[in-house]
Amino acid sequence: MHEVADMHKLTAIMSENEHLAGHNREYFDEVGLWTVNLMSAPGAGKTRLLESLLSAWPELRCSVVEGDMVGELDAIRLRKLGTEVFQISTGRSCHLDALMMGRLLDRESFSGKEMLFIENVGNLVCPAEFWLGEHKKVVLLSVTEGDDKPIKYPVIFRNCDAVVFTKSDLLPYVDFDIRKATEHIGILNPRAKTFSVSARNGNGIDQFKTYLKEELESYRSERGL
Ligand SMILES: Nc1nc2c(ncn2[C@@H]2O[C@H](COP(=O)(O)OP(=O)(O)O)[C@@H](O)[C@H]2O)c(=O)[nH]1
Ligand SMILES: [Mg+2]
Repeated sequence: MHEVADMHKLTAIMSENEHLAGHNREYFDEVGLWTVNLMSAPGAGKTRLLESLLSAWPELRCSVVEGDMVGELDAIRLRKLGTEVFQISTGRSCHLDALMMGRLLDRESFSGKEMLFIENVGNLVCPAEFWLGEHKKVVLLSVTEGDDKPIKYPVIFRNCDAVVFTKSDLLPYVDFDIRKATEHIGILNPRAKTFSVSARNGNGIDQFKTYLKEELESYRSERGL
């Protein structure tokens, strides 16, 4: 009985989130802000990838939303690059949700910006279930985590647009088979693009940047921007 009540509660929460995320999406499209949600387990390299990417892409007019349970450590790192960063502290919640994002959109302005990165809270499960209104979802999987993670956490890999294998400089030291991981992702989600990068030596950063650049350009040209 309790289980049925819990299921109803969960369904109501999810549909409320979808509704609010739809409003966020309307806002993003109104102001022409192409938005990418970065998700991964804690420590997979989201902030470090942003640091490398934004350093390699100085002409990009972007802001970043940092989602963390506590503190502003990542925001401080990115502000050092001169990037505008908005912090959302989620407290006990292991993911960002559309209400948190909507409240931020109500109070902040993104004028002059063409792109928004959202660094979600480090977690391979919950962020997958909560659309924030973003246009693309990118999942990072570091080579230190094991190539079986797409099988063990299928939801996040099934619902994303791209997967970035991070820390490729560590491949000689770990048993991570990129071919095997790519194959598993392909079975779950044939349309997902895959990239392999190292923020430490810069390998692959250009390819990932080119992917985002082309997607951004096609969003902007579709909207006549
Ligand atoms: N060797 C190596 N370490 C990395 C790389 N990217 C991130 N790291 C390290 O992994 C740790 C977690 O990175 P961080 O970007 O904070 O992960 P986040 O929690 O996903 O934002 C830090 O110590 C980074 O310096 C990489 O490409 N190569
Ligand atoms: Mg981080």
